[in-house]
Amino acid sequence: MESNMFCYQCQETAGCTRVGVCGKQPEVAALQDLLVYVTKGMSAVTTQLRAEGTPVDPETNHWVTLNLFLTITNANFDGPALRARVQDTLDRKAVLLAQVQDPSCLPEAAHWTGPQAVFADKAARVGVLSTQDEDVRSLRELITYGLKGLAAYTKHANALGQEDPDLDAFLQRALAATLDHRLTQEELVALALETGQYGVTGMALLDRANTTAYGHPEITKVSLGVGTRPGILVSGHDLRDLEMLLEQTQGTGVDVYTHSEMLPAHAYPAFRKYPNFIGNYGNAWWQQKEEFEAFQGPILMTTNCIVPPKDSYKDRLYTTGAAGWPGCRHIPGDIGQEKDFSPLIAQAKTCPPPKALEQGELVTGFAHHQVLALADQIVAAVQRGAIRKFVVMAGCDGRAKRRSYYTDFAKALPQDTVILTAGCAKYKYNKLDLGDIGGIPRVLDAGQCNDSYSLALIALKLKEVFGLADLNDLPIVYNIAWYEQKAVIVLLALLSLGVKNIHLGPTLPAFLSPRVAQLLVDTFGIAGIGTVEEDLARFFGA
Ligand code: SF4
Ligand code: SF3
Repeated sequence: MESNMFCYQCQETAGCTRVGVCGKQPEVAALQDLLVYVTKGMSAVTTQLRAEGTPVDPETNHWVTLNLFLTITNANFDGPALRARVQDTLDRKAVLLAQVQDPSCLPEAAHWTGPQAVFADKAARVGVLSTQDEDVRSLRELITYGLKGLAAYTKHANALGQEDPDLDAFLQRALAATLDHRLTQEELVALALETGQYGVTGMALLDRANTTAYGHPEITKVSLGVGTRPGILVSGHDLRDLEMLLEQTQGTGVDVYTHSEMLPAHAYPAFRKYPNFIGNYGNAWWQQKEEFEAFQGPILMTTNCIVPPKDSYKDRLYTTGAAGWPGCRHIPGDIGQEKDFSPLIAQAKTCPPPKALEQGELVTGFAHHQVLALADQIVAAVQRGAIRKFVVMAGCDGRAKRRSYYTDFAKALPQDTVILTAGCAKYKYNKLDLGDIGGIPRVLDAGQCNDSYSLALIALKLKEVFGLADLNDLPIVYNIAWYEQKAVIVLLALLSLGVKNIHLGPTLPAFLSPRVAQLLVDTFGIAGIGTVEEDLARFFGA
């Protein structure tokens, strides 16, 4: 069969070769491959500049992180925008390259440039399969995907004024290293773990950015119903975009609802003060076709995950930041700039209110500060045997039927277990009535996927309280669902913290070659999932 493209970066496929299961067309796949390549070349230049003592400005760092973010699964499908970005990256790289004192040591990607007419030809020669050795390819892609996740989190932190130049320097050094043919497999494995260490740093930076700007999340009940006024639905992960939208909708008669990964925003004190911040609408990203149609008003995608829109709501779908869909209106605005959401507000005023999908409410807001405030209660429940185990079920949701495993698993868990969650994976069980243990809910939602950092902090605190030498001696099991590259950086971060025996599903990443997968099994005890019954027996005994 003829191959038009090759991408295997997400959970949904073992390799898309004709068109992406996500809707990515071959032309867009090629431009993303080329964008990754030229961004690696630019990173080799900036890494050399730093080595020569020439500082790299924050704008260049932001440029690199946004480039990677543009290539994350379900973020940007806009071919013309991606082509322009490749061109602009080449132009910027040329300026930086001219400052390098010794360019002879730089890889081909750092020197390459060419007119747009040759982009497709070049892309075909620099994609994933251009690395011949499958183990080296696997390690390079593991690192690259982890860096994409790290770049996304860094971009959100930067949007709130938090910078970490060391983190940017690492990100660019690691990107450049994936071009280095001299690196051994051992060195690439070490780099993957170092990427995980910086994953912890990046998530900590974003946590600091979010809590400094908006306060610490608090236990919050979020309405699932709808009001009587027109609304705007906000999806994705960017809290700064949400803040600007909330500010601009005050006094307009337009309500704001969260969707998917925006749900945890309701727990931040700074957002709770807005009277038109109504509630959460719908579920995880993959159900958006039906939900966006029913919403009836404008929808703002601040990041991934976009599903190819139906014509019925395409003229109500807006993108901003790294998100893009051809033909949908894009709200511009760089880091530090005020975005103008007036087109959405004007359109919302012409729309009917959302159709109700469900009633009731959800509870969120169990990030580290809130959970540690309840630490005495939680520790006492563990000590008297009321809580036997915590089950970390963070990560992503997705449309694969096999993911019903996570609903069944949550339902079948023993009553003396508590689920710790973060990310859109939670939608598989956060509307079940799983009850509480002495007032502690059995599902503790720490927030977005990046708030998996909270789960790590909670584990470290419990280790300290129980006086344990090893994180793995805690009564915690890890049964994580993954889908896209943000989950890759979360996984690498957990590995770098020494967490062992993580179960990853619904399938192991296709980009792990058999030998690299075996290495992760042998070193970290990584495993897939089985049936609910098998896994309950494995985690809790027969
Ligand atoms: Fe296929 Fe996933 Fe790549 Fe989309 S992101 S093209 S579904 S592997
Ligand atoms: Fe979900 Fe896309 Fe990964 Fe932030 S919104 S977790 S899949």
